[in-house]
Amino acid sequence: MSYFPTVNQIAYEGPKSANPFAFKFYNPEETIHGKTLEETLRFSIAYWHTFTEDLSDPFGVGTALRPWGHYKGMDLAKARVEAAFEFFEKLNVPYFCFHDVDIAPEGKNLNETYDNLDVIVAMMKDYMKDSKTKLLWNTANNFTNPRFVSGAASSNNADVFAYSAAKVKKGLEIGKELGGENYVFWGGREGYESLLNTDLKLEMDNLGRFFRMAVDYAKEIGFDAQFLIEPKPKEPTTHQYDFDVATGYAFLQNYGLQDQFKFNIEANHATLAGHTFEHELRYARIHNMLGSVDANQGDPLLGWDTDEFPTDLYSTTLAMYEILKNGGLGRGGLNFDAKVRRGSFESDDLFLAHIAGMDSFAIGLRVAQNMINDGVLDEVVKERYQSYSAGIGLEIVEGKTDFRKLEEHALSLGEIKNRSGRVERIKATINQYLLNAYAGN
Ligand code: XUL
Ligand code: CO
Repeated sequence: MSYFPTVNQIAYEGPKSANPFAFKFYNPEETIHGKTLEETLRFSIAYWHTFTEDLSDPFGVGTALRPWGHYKGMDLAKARVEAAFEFFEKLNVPYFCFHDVDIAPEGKNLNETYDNLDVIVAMMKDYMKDSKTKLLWNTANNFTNPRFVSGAASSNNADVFAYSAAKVKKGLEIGKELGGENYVFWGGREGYESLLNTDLKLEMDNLGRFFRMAVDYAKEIGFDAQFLIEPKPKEPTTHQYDFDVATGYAFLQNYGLQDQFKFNIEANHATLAGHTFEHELRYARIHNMLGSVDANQGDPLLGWDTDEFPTDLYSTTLAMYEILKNGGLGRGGLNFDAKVRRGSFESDDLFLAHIAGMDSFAIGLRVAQNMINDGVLDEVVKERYQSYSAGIGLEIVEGKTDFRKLEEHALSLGEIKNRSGRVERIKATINQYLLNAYAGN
């Protein structure tokens, strides 16, 4: 039985193809810089947006028409697994990701929830035997159920802390069972609404304790996944503890966890924090903390997390630039934490949206690699910071100066000359790379 009988295997047809159900730029077998596109891009499907999401919003019920929509309970969960593996195969993606509640319904109590998860995990494991698609990461949804009203590990209620720990414990066991390459912590409701009723110090200390116990348990059971923190500045709480990479990094250092974690960076979370996607990637990269990416984009006209499929080539190019400069994503991947718009409610849209996102990152990869090959930005930056490669600048970076010496230098100067940053010229050059990347294809 097929859930998507009208959609065939999605193949690469090249930039001139008019077939909406074909890749125009993502050729998984093409090699760029010694690696296939499939190996570099490591695409992943987010189970929640593609198989669980109904496209409801605060003003209206779901609009999604899904071939598994008529099932309920565990039958629904099983139908989703069948549909998911058909979808993975037709799109030919190497990875997928899920939260516990995406794959199996919660039971009347934690034991029943575990039982439901066990059934679906066994089914997934069975499907994975014949599938190329592997688990990039899983995570615990410790934010939707009303018990998490005040957070999970940062809840004021110790019973909720314990319940959250049990769910993460189970998640680590599931990750191990399915061979997950990473395990993600997105804060969910780890943050606060009002300082008036909040013990900020205790909440943060508890979050630190929680992460420590998770690391210890993974080690105990021999689950050697890369642990990832996914920063987000706001939504659902006003003040999220993992605001951005810089805040998350300081948090990890504060609790001595910086060697046990990296970051899962989401484009729309970056922009909510008032940063660009590439800023967050760069900040993580220079601290050797870039682990994985939730690939999506926000709407610059809206102030919330719209989780759109990434189609902005400027953004995918600058993101791929950082990823390539990082030497790739290691065990991480590009997970489409993205949902089709509420108006794109047909199942075909799930394919079309992923094709758009995958093609956009394939273009970004090619353009970024061309720019790196030609040293475009490296040259610009090198020239701009030239003053640190000799004389007083070199002494500064080599730690050979002090304030007396610097004052002596300053007093000897005539009028200081600065150089133009030439940012418009750089952007024009990037446009050339974008437009020339497929010339002749
Ligand atoms: C929420 C978000 C989550 C995480 C996993 O904004 O991005 O889906 O990726 O919990
Ligand atoms: Co995300």
